[in-house]
Amino acid sequence: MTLITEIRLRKVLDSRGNATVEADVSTESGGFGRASAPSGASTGEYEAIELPADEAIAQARSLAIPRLEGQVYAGDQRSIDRTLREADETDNFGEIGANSAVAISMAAAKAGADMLGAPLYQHLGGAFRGGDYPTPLGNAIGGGEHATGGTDIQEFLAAPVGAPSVSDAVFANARVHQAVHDILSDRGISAEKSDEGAWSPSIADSEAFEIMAEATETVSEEMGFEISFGIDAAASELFDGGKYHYSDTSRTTDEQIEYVADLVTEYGLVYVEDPLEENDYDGFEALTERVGDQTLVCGDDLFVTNTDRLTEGIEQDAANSILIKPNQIGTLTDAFDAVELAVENGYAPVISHRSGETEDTTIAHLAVATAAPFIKTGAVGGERTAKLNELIRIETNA
Ligand code: 2PG
Ligand code: MG
Repeated sequence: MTLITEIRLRKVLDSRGNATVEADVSTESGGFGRASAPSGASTGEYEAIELPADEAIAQARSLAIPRLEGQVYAGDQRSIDRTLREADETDNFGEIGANSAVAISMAAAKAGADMLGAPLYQHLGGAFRGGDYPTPLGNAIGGGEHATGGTDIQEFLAAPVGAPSVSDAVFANARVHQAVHDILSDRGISAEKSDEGAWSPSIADSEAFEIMAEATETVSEEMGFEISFGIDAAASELFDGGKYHYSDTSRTTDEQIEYVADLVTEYGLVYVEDPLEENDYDGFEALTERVGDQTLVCGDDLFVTNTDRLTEGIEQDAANSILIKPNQIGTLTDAFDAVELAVENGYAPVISHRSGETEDTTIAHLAVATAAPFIKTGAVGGERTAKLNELIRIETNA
């Protein structure tokens, strides 16, 4: 085993032009890993804490790095991540920042892989993953916290479930993204792009559903395999403590459940993320009971990649899927534990990017290593294609 000898932190740009933390980890034997933290906009109330980049860097330098350099083995991810937790002493990385923690955790994993001369997904357990690759969910229309003036529902996601390969799926999502633009142009509707590169026209959600249905059908015929779609409602952002507020109406919890259940049936949605707000385990349970056999009901803000919150969900049959975002919990070990608990209990893990991203490709490897059925990482845009193209590379090199 080789010791970590040096950890360097710096401030770099993310895709929104904000500062984020990048970590370089070097090992005794010349291994090297670099990773950077993403950043959310529709963040869950129970997520680990992201500190301003300068503060996170200063805190990690004084509290965490002295415990890691020369003391922890680069191949021993659990002890690296345990050391980060011990250095922080809070449950939510409030001292060193989940942004510093996750950048160091992921960079250390890459250094561990480099030392072995193995691709990251293999170092992370890929030898036992079986032959399947994750299906990318491609954000084609969006709004919510990711775009001003867009749809109320945050993300409309193409899901090329019949694609014979990752590469076919990636290109299918990009085609759906183009087809959406063609339909919008035909209708004389202009659109800017959301933070994740989705089109964000000022249209009603009902029109976005129609457009997604048409675009996915057209591209499905063109490419010769099934392309469905799904949504991330990011419902916590619509909820004011009493009702869910849309541009044209408001819905009680019961009405929201009814509305989403009807959408699942009408459009054959294969994926529904955060259909209810982040504290409503009962609402999630009621919806899962109704449509859980037809679609994935996925908890993002509900579970925040946290095994305690997932345990509650499992006990209550609140969902059948969990979104996994390493920066939501702070380390790769925690993210892995959440995936393991999910899989043991029949929950589908969906590995995810954040709306603020960098060129970092760790989540592509994480999705392959854990044999996750889906990965959510956009459809177009450099920080999104970084992950999508990495998936294609992994598939074609494996
Ligand atoms: C989400 C994410 C990613 P954000 O809600 O799932 O799409 O958005 O990173 O803004 O939380
Ligand atoms: Mg979400």
